[in-house]
Amino acid sequence: MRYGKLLTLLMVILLVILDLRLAGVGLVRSVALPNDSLLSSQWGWFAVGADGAYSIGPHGDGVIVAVLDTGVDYKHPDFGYQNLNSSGNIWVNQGEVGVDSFGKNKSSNALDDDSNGYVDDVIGWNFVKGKEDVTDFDGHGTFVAGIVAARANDGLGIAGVAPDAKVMILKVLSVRGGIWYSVDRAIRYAVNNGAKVINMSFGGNRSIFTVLMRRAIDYAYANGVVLVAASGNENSSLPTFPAAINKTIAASAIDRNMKRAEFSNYGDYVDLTAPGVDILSLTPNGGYANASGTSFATPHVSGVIALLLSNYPSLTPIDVAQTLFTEAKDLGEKGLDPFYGYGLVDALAAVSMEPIPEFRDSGLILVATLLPATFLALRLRRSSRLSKDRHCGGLLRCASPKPAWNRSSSPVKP
Ligand SMILES: [Ca+2]
Ligand SMILES: [Ca+2]
Ligand SMILES: [Ca+2]
Ligand SMILES: [Ca+2]
Repeated sequence: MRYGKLLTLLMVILLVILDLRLAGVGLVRSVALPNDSLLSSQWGWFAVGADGAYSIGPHGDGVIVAVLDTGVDYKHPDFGYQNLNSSGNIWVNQGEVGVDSFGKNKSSNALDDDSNGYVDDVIGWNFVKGKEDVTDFDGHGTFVAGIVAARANDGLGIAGVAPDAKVMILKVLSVRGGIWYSVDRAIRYAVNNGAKVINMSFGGNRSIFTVLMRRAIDYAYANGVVLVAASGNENSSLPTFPAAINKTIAASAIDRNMKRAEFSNYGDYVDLTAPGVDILSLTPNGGYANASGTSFATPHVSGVIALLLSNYPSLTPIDVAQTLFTEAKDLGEKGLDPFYGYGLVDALAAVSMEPIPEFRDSGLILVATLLPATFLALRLRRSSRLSKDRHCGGLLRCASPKPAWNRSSSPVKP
């Protein structure tokens, strides 16, 4: 009898311990953060609610984000790339890997094995030079890509907003900038090869190029690909393109006090805002640094979209936009405003809320005319903060000669 009571008591104690342990596990899980060594310095990651989104998941699985930029250092350890078969968060064109009928590697056989119009385009394409090499000589693109999809919970460096998304590397800018023709081709490549989000951290002023850009953007939009672009860094109300095109989601930048960055452009075309001052991300050759610009606000938005599409792959661009707009955290004056748009983009909402598929196209009027060749020479300008420091004047704007972090910020070691 006493033995039986003792046994019961022991079982109760055991159950209480087990229950506490389970509760403890639950508690830990509800605040679980990835173990990346520089995470605590990523104020922007926390500001968009990526911590909450991370603990709930998904993490961008199955979503390809095309980064149209200066290329990407795909071998940066924080992307987890080992080789073409184990490529971490770098997108690989499966039609250009493996062995061809002559026993040669498809990735380097000088053949367009998947007949997509590009030879050996195994991890993307360089539209500046018309070749497969997407080396980032500048650092801007690597920085942008890291904000979207640096690997999380690898004990290393930073966590991306969508740390399981894949980056498609489409180089459209050299260190001196680029031309709209490259952007047009790159948008079409992204759509035709499976990207669901296109990040464009660059821009130019209102000019006739918009005809070309509208056609490329229409193509992406019609095929269900979401476009995101930077508002630009001139503290100006003049619209920046492609951000100001209706079918593109335009991002302005805020600082860690939730105030508009002093350089951030504004206007009716701004849809959302995101962190863009003192942002920590990746630099080529395995480095990390802080930098500022609407360029770096934009990939926060792209990352959140990747999270949303990971949950709801069939959402149209208009559904995505309306969901993000509705769930954004309002800043500044009440409601939609020219500085913050609908407010700060919210990753937690993107993974935990039902999408809102009720917003419909308001009937954008498109101008479809032939593109005069002279438009093709119009320069693009990277939308990093320091681009405003150099005075080029006139219609053709120049790119900043050095990446922002080389001048204005101190590199950080992991
Ligand atoms: Ca190909
Ligand atoms: Ca090939
Ligand atoms: Ca990491
Ligand atoms: Ca507002």
